[in-house]
Amino acid sequence: MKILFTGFEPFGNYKENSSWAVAEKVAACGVCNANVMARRLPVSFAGVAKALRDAVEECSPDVIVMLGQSANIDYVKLERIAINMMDSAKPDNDGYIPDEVPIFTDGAAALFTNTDIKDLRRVVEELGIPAKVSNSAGLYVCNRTYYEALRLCNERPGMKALFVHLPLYEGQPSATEDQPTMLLDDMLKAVWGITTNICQRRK
Ligand code: PCA
Repeated sequence: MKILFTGFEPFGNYKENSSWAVAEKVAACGVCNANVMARRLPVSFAGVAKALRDAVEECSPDVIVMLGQSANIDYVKLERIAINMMDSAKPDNDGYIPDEVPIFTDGAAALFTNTDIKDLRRVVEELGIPAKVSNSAGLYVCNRTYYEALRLCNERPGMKALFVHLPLYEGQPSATEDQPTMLLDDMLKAVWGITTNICQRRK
Protein backbone atom coordinates (compact mmCIF):
# COMPACT_ATOMS: atom_id res chain seq x y z
CA MET A 1 0.00 0.00 0.00
CA LYS A 2 1.28 3.46 -0.91
CA ILE A 3 -0.05 6.66 0.60
CA LEU A 4 0.58 10.23 -0.51
CA PHE A 5 -0.08 13.07 1.92
CA THR A 6 -0.08 16.62 0.65
CA GLY A 7 -0.06 19.95 2.48
CA PHE A 8 0.54 23.50 1.30
CA GLU A 9 3.22 26.14 1.62
CA PRO A 10 2.30 29.28 3.62
CA PHE A 11 0.04 31.85 1.95
CA GLY A 12 -1.65 35.16 2.76
CA ASN A 13 -0.72 36.52 6.18
CA TYR A 14 0.47 33.20 7.55
CA LYS A 15 4.11 32.33 8.05
CA GLU A 16 3.26 28.66 8.39
CA ASN A 17 0.54 26.41 7.05
CA SER A 18 -1.10 23.97 9.49
CA SER A 19 -1.76 21.55 6.62
CA TRP A 20 1.94 21.06 5.97
CA ALA A 21 2.74 20.82 9.69
CA VAL A 22 0.26 17.91 9.91
CA ALA A 23 1.18 16.24 6.59
CA GLU A 24 4.83 16.16 7.53
CA LYS A 25 4.15 14.74 10.99
CA VAL A 26 1.66 12.08 9.94
CA ALA A 27 4.04 10.89 7.22
CA ALA A 28 6.84 10.66 9.80
CA CYS A 29 4.60 8.62 12.15
CA GLY A 30 3.70 6.15 9.41
CA VAL A 31 0.25 4.63 8.77
CA CYS A 32 -0.99 1.08 8.02
CA ASN A 33 2.55 -0.21 7.44
CA ALA A 34 2.32 1.58 4.13
CA ASN A 35 4.93 3.26 2.01
CA VAL A 36 4.22 6.87 2.94
CA MET A 37 5.23 10.04 1.16
CA ALA A 38 4.49 13.73 1.90
CA ARG A 39 4.68 16.59 -0.56
CA ARG A 40 4.34 20.33 0.02
CA LEU A 41 2.36 21.95 -2.77
CA PRO A 42 2.55 25.55 -4.00
CA VAL A 43 -0.37 27.91 -3.39
CA SER A 44 -0.48 28.60 -7.10
CA PHE A 45 -3.44 28.15 -9.43
CA ALA A 46 -1.01 27.81 -12.35
CA GLY A 47 1.50 25.49 -10.70
CA VAL A 48 -0.35 23.21 -8.33
CA ALA A 49 -1.76 20.73 -10.85
CA LYS A 50 1.68 19.88 -12.22
CA ALA A 51 3.13 19.62 -8.71
CA LEU A 52 0.38 17.17 -7.73
CA ARG A 53 0.69 15.16 -10.95
CA ASP A 54 4.46 14.91 -10.50
CA ALA A 55 3.99 13.65 -6.93
CA VAL A 56 1.43 11.07 -8.05
CA GLU A 57 3.70 9.96 -10.88
CA GLU A 58 6.59 9.55 -8.47
CA CYS A 59 4.66 7.80 -5.69
CA SER A 60 1.93 5.87 -7.59
CA PRO A 61 -0.26 6.08 -4.47
CA ASP A 62 -3.24 3.86 -3.69
CA VAL A 63 -4.53 6.61 -1.40
CA ILE A 64 -4.06 10.41 -1.49
CA VAL A 65 -5.00 12.41 1.57
CA MET A 66 -4.76 16.11 0.81
CA LEU A 67 -4.71 18.67 3.58
CA GLY A 68 -5.36 22.41 3.46
CA GLN A 69 -5.57 25.17 6.04
CA SER A 70 -8.84 26.96 6.70
CA ALA A 71 -8.45 29.76 9.23
CA ASN A 72 -12.07 30.13 10.35
CA ILE A 73 -13.02 26.62 11.39
CA ASP A 74 -12.69 24.80 14.71
CA TYR A 75 -13.38 21.33 13.35
CA VAL A 76 -11.98 18.85 10.82
CA LYS A 77 -13.72 19.61 7.50
CA LEU A 78 -14.06 16.63 5.18
CA GLU A 79 -14.56 17.81 1.61
CA ARG A 80 -17.04 15.88 -0.55
CA ILE A 81 -16.85 17.90 -3.78
CA ALA A 82 -14.46 19.75 -6.07
CA ILE A 83 -16.06 22.37 -8.34
CA ASN A 84 -14.89 23.23 -11.85
CA MET A 85 -14.23 26.89 -11.07
CA MET A 86 -11.53 29.23 -9.80
CA ASP A 87 -12.57 32.47 -8.14
CA SER A 88 -10.99 34.51 -5.41
CA ALA A 89 -10.92 37.92 -3.78
CA LYS A 90 -7.30 37.40 -2.70
CA PRO A 91 -4.26 36.63 -4.85
CA ASP A 92 -2.49 33.27 -4.79
CA ASN A 93 1.27 33.22 -4.15
CA ASP A 94 1.91 34.22 -7.80
CA GLY A 95 -0.30 37.29 -7.40
CA TYR A 96 -3.07 35.80 -9.58
CA ILE A 97 -6.74 36.57 -8.80
CA PRO A 98 -9.10 34.44 -10.91
CA ASP A 99 -12.56 35.79 -11.65
CA GLU A 100 -14.95 32.86 -12.23
CA VAL A 101 -12.52 30.98 -14.47
CA PRO A 102 -13.37 27.35 -15.25
CA ILE A 103 -10.57 24.88 -14.45
CA PHE A 104 -11.38 22.89 -17.61
CA THR A 105 -13.83 24.32 -20.13
CA ASP A 106 -14.87 20.79 -21.09
CA GLY A 107 -14.68 19.36 -17.56
CA ALA A 108 -17.49 18.07 -15.34
CA ALA A 109 -19.12 20.81 -13.23
CA ALA A 110 -18.15 18.92 -10.08
CA LEU A 111 -16.25 15.82 -9.06
CA PHE A 112 -16.94 13.79 -5.91
CA THR A 113 -14.62 11.98 -3.54
CA ASN A 114 -14.55 8.19 -3.94
CA THR A 115 -14.11 7.68 -0.18
CA ASP A 116 -16.87 6.90 2.34
CA ILE A 117 -16.95 10.38 3.71
CA LYS A 118 -19.75 10.01 6.28
CA ASP A 119 -18.04 7.00 7.73
CA LEU A 120 -14.80 9.00 7.93
CA ARG A 121 -16.61 11.75 9.84
CA ARG A 122 -17.75 9.11 12.34
CA VAL A 123 -14.16 7.87 12.69
CA VAL A 124 -12.96 11.37 13.60
CA GLU A 125 -15.89 12.00 15.97
CA GLU A 126 -15.21 8.72 17.75
CA LEU A 127 -11.73 10.04 18.48
CA GLY A 128 -13.44 12.90 20.34
CA ILE A 129 -12.51 15.43 17.65
CA PRO A 130 -15.20 17.59 15.99
CA ALA A 131 -15.71 16.90 12.28
CA LYS A 132 -18.12 17.92 9.53
CA VAL A 133 -18.76 16.86 5.96
CA SER A 134 -18.58 19.89 3.67
CA ASN A 135 -20.07 20.38 0.21
CA SER A 136 -17.67 23.14 -0.79
CA ALA A 137 -13.90 23.34 -0.54
CA GLY A 138 -14.18 26.98 -1.71
CA LEU A 139 -12.95 28.16 -5.10
CA TYR A 140 -9.35 28.91 -4.15
CA VAL A 141 -6.23 26.74 -4.65
CA CYS A 142 -7.41 23.83 -2.45
CA ASN A 143 -10.47 23.29 -4.63
CA ARG A 144 -8.27 23.53 -7.76
CA THR A 145 -5.98 20.86 -6.32
CA TYR A 146 -8.85 18.60 -5.30
CA TYR A 147 -10.37 18.79 -8.80
CA GLU A 148 -7.05 17.64 -10.24
CA ALA A 149 -6.77 14.77 -7.77
CA LEU A 150 -10.29 13.53 -8.53
CA ARG A 151 -9.55 13.72 -12.26
CA LEU A 152 -6.46 11.61 -11.59
CA CYS A 153 -8.67 9.06 -9.80
CA ASN A 154 -10.61 8.65 -13.05
CA GLU A 155 -7.33 7.98 -14.88
CA ARG A 156 -6.05 5.59 -12.20
CA PRO A 157 -8.81 3.16 -11.22
CA GLY A 158 -8.55 2.03 -7.61
CA MET A 159 -6.86 5.19 -6.37
CA LYS A 160 -8.75 6.89 -3.52
CA ALA A 161 -8.60 10.62 -2.82
CA LEU A 162 -9.91 12.83 -0.06
CA PHE A 163 -9.36 16.50 0.76
CA VAL A 164 -9.49 17.64 4.39
CA HIS A 165 -9.45 21.26 5.56
CA LEU A 166 -7.85 21.77 8.96
CA PRO A 167 -7.99 24.70 11.39
CA LEU A 168 -4.95 26.69 12.45
CA TYR A 169 -3.03 24.81 15.12
CA GLU A 170 -2.80 26.01 18.70
CA GLY A 171 0.26 28.26 18.97
CA GLN A 172 0.61 28.72 15.21
CA PRO A 173 2.65 31.84 14.42
CA SER A 174 0.56 34.73 13.05
CA ALA A 175 -2.74 33.27 14.27
CA THR A 176 -4.65 36.08 15.98
CA GLU A 177 -6.37 35.62 19.35
CA ASP A 178 -9.89 35.67 17.94
CA GLN A 179 -9.18 32.83 15.48
CA PRO A 180 -10.20 29.28 16.37
CA THR A 181 -7.42 26.72 16.70
CA MET A 182 -7.04 23.00 17.33
CA LEU A 183 -4.27 21.03 18.99
CA LEU A 184 -1.75 19.85 16.42
CA ASP A 185 -1.89 16.42 18.07
CA ASP A 186 -5.67 16.18 17.58
CA MET A 187 -5.34 17.04 13.89
CA LEU A 188 -2.64 14.44 13.60
CA LYS A 189 -4.86 11.82 15.26
CA ALA A 190 -7.78 12.74 13.02
CA VAL A 191 -5.76 12.45 9.80
CA TRP A 192 -4.20 9.22 11.02
CA GLY A 193 -7.66 7.80 11.79
CA ILE A 194 -9.08 8.90 8.42
CA THR A 195 -6.17 7.39 6.50
CA THR A 196 -6.25 4.12 8.44
CA ASN A 197 -9.94 3.74 7.68
CA ILE A 198 -9.51 4.44 3.94
CA CYS A 199 -6.65 1.91 3.78
CA GLN A 200 -8.57 -0.80 5.68
CA ARG A 201 -11.55 -0.46 3.35
CA ARG A 202 -9.33 -0.79 0.30
CA LYS A 203 -7.87 -4.12 1.49
N1 PCA B 1 -5.66 26.65 2.00
C1 PCA B 1 -6.09 27.34 0.82
C2 PCA B 1 -5.01 27.09 -0.19
C3 PCA B 1 -3.85 26.59 0.58
C4 PCA B 1 -4.38 26.25 1.89
O1 PCA B 1 -3.75 25.68 2.81
C5 PCA B 1 -7.50 26.95 0.37
O2 PCA B 1 -8.34 26.62 1.23
O3 PCA B 1 -7.80 26.99 -0.81
